[in-house]
Amino acid sequence: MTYDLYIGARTYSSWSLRGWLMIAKFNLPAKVHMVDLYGSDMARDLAHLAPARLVPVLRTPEGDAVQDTLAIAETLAERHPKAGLWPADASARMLARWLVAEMHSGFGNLRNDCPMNLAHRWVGFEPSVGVLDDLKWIEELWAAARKKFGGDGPWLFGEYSLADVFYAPVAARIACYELPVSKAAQAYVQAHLNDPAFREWRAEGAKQIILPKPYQMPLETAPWPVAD
Ligand SMILES: N[C@@H](CCC(=O)N[C@@H](CS)C(=O)NCC(=O)O)C(=O)O
Repeated sequence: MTYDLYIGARTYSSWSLRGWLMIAKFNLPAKVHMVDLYGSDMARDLAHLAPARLVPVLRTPEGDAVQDTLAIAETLAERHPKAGLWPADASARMLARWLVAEMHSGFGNLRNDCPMNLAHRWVGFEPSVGVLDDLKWIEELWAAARKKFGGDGPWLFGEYSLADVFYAPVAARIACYELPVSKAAQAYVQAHLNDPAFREWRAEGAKQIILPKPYQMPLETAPWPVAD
């Protein structure tokens, strides 16, 4: 029983990272297929999964395709109830769903101004008021989860869950753009950067050369904070 997961460029595709973490962090079997996100072949690569148009897309072992990270997350959680994608506790699960939904539909300033880029850090990025506002709320949501359910573990709900999957690219943005966050939030960011699955994803991405480089900024670069 193996899934097929269709993803875009690992260095830049934040939704693909989420789709892959849902599989990798919960030990679900999947064959990964690269889609030509920045070339002209994306439509061709996804044609057999119509009406899917964006990545990630998951194809079940039965051959059904589902697109959109939220739909993929719920599909996997339903099909693998013992894998622990959502927290076991009902009230933790409710908050986790809120955090995931909020990420899926919001934080537009952060997403627009700070596209995910796992290649390096940008030095001297000046966050807009909108980005700072998004960060403030994200920190409040993280703190609420950690305070009530985080325990001693590094993750939002103690054990790694879908909530961490959805905020992994936010952690990457905070690291890449050196965004100002509290010590507690910085520790959570660091947990993602050190996570073996996240590091594997980033290392695989570094092997793929994409030209011209997407999402360039008129800023100096510095090395990624965690060594390869
Ligand atoms: N709501 C979708 C967003 C997916 C998405 O925007 N994927 C981007 C890559 S990160 C994409 O496929 N972009 C190609 C395009 O817009 O043509 C999800 O949750 O999966």
